[in-house]
Amino acid sequence: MTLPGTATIAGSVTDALAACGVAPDRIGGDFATRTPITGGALPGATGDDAASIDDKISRAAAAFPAWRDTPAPVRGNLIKRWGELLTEHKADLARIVTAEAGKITSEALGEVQEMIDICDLAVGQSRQLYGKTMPSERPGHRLMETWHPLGVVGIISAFNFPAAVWAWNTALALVCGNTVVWKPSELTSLTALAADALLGKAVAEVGAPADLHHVIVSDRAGGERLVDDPRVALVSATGSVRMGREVGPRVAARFGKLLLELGGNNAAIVTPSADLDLAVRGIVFAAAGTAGQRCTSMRRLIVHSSIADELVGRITAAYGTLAIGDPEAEGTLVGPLINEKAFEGMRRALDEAQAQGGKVRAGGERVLADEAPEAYYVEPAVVSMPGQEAIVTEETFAPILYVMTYDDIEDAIAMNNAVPQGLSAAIFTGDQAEAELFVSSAGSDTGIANVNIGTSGAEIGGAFGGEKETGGGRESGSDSWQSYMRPATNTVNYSGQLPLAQGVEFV
Ligand code: UN1
Repeated sequence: MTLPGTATIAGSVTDALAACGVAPDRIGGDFATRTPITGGALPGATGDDAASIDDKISRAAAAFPAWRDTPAPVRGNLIKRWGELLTEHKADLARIVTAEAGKITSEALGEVQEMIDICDLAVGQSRQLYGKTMPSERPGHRLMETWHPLGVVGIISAFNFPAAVWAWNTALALVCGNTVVWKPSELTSLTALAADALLGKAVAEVGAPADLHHVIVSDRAGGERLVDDPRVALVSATGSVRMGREVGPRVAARFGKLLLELGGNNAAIVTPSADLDLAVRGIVFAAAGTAGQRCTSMRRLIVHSSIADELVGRITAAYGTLAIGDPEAEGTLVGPLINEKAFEGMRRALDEAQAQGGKVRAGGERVLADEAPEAYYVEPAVVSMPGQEAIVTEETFAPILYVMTYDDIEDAIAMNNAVPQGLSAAIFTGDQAEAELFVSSAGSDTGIANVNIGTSGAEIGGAFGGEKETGGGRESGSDSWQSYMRPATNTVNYSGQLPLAQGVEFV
């Protein structure tokens, strides 16, 4: 497969940035950006320094009272317009996502669709910021709960979903009446500028306060400022467990609120009654799709010993047909790894797996290295393991699927749960009792537990996140909006008397 030249990619990125309305002064700076498609340089971005970061947080804090006091359904109008602009510029934004994150076009378009979907959800949510009322134990009293905005929400996001994860957080944070400061991955600054510019257009068109959103182009120092700034009421951070370990205690030390969505080490159990055609498709998308660079990517397969050979044979055959290369080319299913570090991580994991008794059954080799020595394309790997060895319990952000066998469903569930991470899991089975057990409290300990679909590709309607080292936060649908607000309990006394609760007598 021939790869496009860096100049061609940079040209189409420049056009797409202009179409999204990125201000010319934000491009051409010395904050380096590159494309994993060739490893070559894209137009630089204009970086932020300590003073400009401080200024952005100050402005977002100053914009908060006016936005807080704007009725929630009116705040929803902003998100409605933003969703329309995302629909209009879907292809432009997807092109930048592909150029900067290396996602195949279909997945890049899917990422923008996910942004549009959360906008739809958030618009509806703007009329449903429900609080409960409870019966008071005292006559002539009303007990109720009201939900209020927090202030500035700081968002830290990763390269692999360079725009959608920000949108999940931002759409809800804004309808909930907060203002937002975003620190995207330094690997995807251009996507961030384009995504933020579209929000900026919507803000200007509906007449919302201009300072209610800001994006910081910076390395980790920018993220640290956001984390440590007491004006940032909530830090929502998506990324590695290592990052979460640093962010968590720092935010907790100043009693800020936290929403963490960290690593996954997602498994699928395949039982003897599973529809194997369906299972293979679900497994290959989840394990090889996005070149294994989703936090929901499938990294472990726990298969019943009676069907292990057949299933692994079918998966390796399917892997042999995966087109690897230019993510924008028709038919490509696996684009590049993000950078050399990711490739080294994959190589190290494969070495360790073999040292721990693993056998590579498919893939694992680098391809297209002659054509693009600074880009890192790999064949997704399938590795049989004797058991759940140390390397299998780590999240390696690359397409490696470790295969283990089981004989007893209880053991399979125990293996599913025997890793430090707890994001997503799946069972492929035709047996209803097994499926129910898997999704029960005695089943998978993950935040997402699926039946007869893979571990990745969640819809935005459900809450997204997981337990243990995944950090415990929930973003996106269901009641996740509550993370962006503070509840207040109100007791209203209209009795003209002052009875005390719990029967206490006083004056
Ligand atoms: C991530 O990888 O950080 O469920 C987010 C999925 C996507 C989101 C992934 N909807 O795979």
